Amino acid sequence: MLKKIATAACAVLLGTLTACGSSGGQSGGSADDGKITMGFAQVGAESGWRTANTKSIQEAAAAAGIDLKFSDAQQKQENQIKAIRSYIQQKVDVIAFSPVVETGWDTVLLEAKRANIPVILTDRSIDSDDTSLYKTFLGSDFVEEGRKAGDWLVANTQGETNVVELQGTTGAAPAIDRKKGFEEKIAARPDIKIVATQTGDFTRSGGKQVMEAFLKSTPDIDVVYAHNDDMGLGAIEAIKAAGKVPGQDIRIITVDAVKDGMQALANGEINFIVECNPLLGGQLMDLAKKIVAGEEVPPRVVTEETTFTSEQAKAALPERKY
Ligand code: GZL
Repeated sequence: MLKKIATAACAVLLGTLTACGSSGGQSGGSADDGKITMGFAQVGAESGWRTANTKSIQEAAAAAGIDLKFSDAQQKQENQIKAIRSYIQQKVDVIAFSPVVETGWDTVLLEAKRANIPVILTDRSIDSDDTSLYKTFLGSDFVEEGRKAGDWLVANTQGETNVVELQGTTGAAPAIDRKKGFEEKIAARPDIKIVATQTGDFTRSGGKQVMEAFLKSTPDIDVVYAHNDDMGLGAIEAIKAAGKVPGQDIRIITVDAVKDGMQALANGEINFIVECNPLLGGQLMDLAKKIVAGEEVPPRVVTEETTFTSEQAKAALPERKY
């Protein structure tokens, strides 16, 4: 009798091991039901754009039947690196993240590569010579966004124009590239000058604090160029506190086109917004499924986006998703 029980127990144990081993063929931790597991390391929750981006990713994962492990790095690179390492240890099928800054990723991405876990860059890219460290980049062309902002100012200002610039997070791709594109366009007009520039870290409070300092230190400010709506909204608070009229005494150009920014644009407190689309979730999940299935994907997938004047914002607001 004991022999029969022992034999049965071995059979059960062998079956269990075999079942566990059956998903071993994949790089990651796919459950036996074949469900893909994605580890996503998000930048943080610093802006309305980020909130919309997170919502899009979480909703798209649920809709795609992808098991999402999600972390918020509170805008700290070391937290994103820790999250990526934890996903590697958990043997997820695919890792996706929005690098808070452009540099310092090669070591951890090499660890993911050695663990045979594909990586997708979303929203922000990295500055690395080794493009084998990630499968694709899904996001905006930030230089083009800066160009659109610069083009609008060149077409909508005459004579001496003093610009103060609220930069995004130091070292972040959108901050570097939005500055680059804007400066490329205003170079055609020597009478348009950036007279002060400083990071507001993409936050409303950061934009307000820096604008307060600019208003004290920099005479004759004509235009604010803010790398995102949230810093522009902070600048509006500072401009009003200084007894000036935002959108009139000091005109404001921002990037993102989140609802609060679009409302300020419709109200005439912001003058022009360049859209940066945060709704990347659906495309991300499609790319993840293709990559896990071993299919080829393009090395770069640039999102569609536009620009808004005040009148266009009034028309778009009722249907605005974020
Ligand atoms: C841009 C994104 C930026 C947004 C900011 O794709 O990385 O980060 O423009 C956000 O609002 O904080």
